[in-house]
Amino acid sequence: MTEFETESGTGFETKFGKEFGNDLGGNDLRIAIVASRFNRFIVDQLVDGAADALKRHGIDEDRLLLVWVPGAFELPLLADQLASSGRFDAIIALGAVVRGSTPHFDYVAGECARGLTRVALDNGLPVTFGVLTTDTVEQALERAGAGEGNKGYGIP
Ligand code: INI
Repeated sequence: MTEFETESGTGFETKFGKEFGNDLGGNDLRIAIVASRFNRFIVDQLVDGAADALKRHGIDEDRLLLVWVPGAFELPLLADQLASSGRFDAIIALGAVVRGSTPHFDYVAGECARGLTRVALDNGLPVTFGVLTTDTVEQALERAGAGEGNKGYGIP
């Protein structure tokens, strides 16, 4: 497999021709995690999952930044500031929105997802959606446990 470099990263000549996106090595990437304090006992576990994934992919700790915001609704604003700073190659957004008995959930979860999508497209930067949107705390905890089922870890 022949490796080649482009402005957007390393590619490989494979049986498919030019192939991109299959190189998970990340040692020189600069990553910002933006996490929300609401439901912090869950989000702390997502942060641990993300840290684990970054470590396994060889990302240098000196190139990581972790920033906290009050709730998931505030994630897009901070993500946008970090993305537009030009200091990062990707943003990981982490939060936990748990459905209550009012429509508040739909506004918080919906605007968070919409806002983070916009940040990614406007800045041309990957912004991961590590925000749990569940009916119950139990469902959220199931998705924030140890190992690869942890949504902060991302896709194994
Ligand atoms: N924020 C969350 O991150 N998760 C929730 O479950 C949640 N609920 O249920 O209300 C929540 N609300 C706070 C919201 O994100 C804002 O911080 C708040 O509305 C102030 O702007």
